[in-house]
Amino acid sequence: MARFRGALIGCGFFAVNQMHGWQDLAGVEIVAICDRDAERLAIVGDQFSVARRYSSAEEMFADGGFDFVDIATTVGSHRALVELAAKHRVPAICQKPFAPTLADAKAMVAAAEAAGIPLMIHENFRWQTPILAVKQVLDSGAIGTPFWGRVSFRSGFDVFSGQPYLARGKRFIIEDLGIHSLDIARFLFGDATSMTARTRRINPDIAGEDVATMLLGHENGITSIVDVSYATKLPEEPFPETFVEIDGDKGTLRLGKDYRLTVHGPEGTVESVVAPNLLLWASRPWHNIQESVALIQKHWIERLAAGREPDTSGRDNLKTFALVEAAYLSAERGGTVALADLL
Ligand code: NAD
Ligand code: 89Y
Repeated sequence: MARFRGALIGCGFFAVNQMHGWQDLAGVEIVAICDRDAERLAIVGDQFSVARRYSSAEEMFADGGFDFVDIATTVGSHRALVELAAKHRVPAICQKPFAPTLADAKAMVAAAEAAGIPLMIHENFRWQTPILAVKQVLDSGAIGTPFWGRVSFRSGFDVFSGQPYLARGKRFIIEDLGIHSLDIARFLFGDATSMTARTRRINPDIAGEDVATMLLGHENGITSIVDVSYATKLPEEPFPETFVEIDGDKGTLRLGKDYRLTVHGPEGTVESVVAPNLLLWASRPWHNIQESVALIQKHWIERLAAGREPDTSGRDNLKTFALVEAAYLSAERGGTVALADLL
């Protein structure tokens, strides 16, 4: 029998990656799945041979028999489902974006803490192989102490065909994709204290913003720029690559197209390719994201087994989510927002 039995709620577009990730992890079995949509429930249930299938999360929790729940629904249902997990004292993973508002996210963290359950936000981009490689270089001291950074994601990829809800929300790129880039900025440069943002909508067929430029001040004095766009038509489409630039007092680091990493320091210049692995079930160009799903799930199981808080716990992710809220506030008001006013 598997050491960790899981249940998954939400069998949509992205959950298939999560099911593959769980299937590959030794000692883990997804024993129950849930979706309101009977067709999605049947597709995922059949593909991954899961016998216990539910249209209601309440019924699934009432039947129990699992050690954690993986919530892969869209944002509107996150709070109710995390609170349900807390009520049943079941450790929970919740997909990003954490919640519709920061107040909801804070309530979810409070519910998990009151129930004594671990809560991890599925914030997987910091688990991408190229981003882990960047972090390793920073930690090695090869470029000295960083004083400036940029996390950049600019693409013209059609994300709306696979995720049509992204075209309908009043909020789009910061909440959906920028949230990952902001988390990467926190991962690499430390927590932020201030946010100044500008947004634009270029695509006339969507409701929300598809371009955002954000300036962050970090606690340790680093200044960073996080810029994201789904309106950028390049000769070679880079989706879903994140580019990173960092200047330190002893050198520089550049992560560019096709996962090329250039590190320049006192000893000279080193160029390498830090491409993600193409897992057996993965497909290009998504393989970078898909591998990070497998890696964050491994991290969850390791921390669950050790009884330790995961790196992207609900508590931690409040600081990433506050940056999202701060960016929308700043863009709306035209000024700088202090993170201390939100957290
Ligand atoms: P989707 O709409 O394709 O799938 C969501 C599924 O959840 C649907 O099948 C829906 O019927 C079901 N559902 C919704 N509420 C439910 C409820 N209360 N009970 C049972 N089932 C319910 O959405 P998606 O594109 O798979 O996205 C899901 C989440 O994953 C989103 O929050 C999205 O932002 C996130 N996502 C994350 C990444 C990443 O890299 N981390 C990538 C893509 C999407
Ligand atoms: O939903 C988004 C995410 O989290 O990663 C990429 C994406 O699928 C589209 O922007």
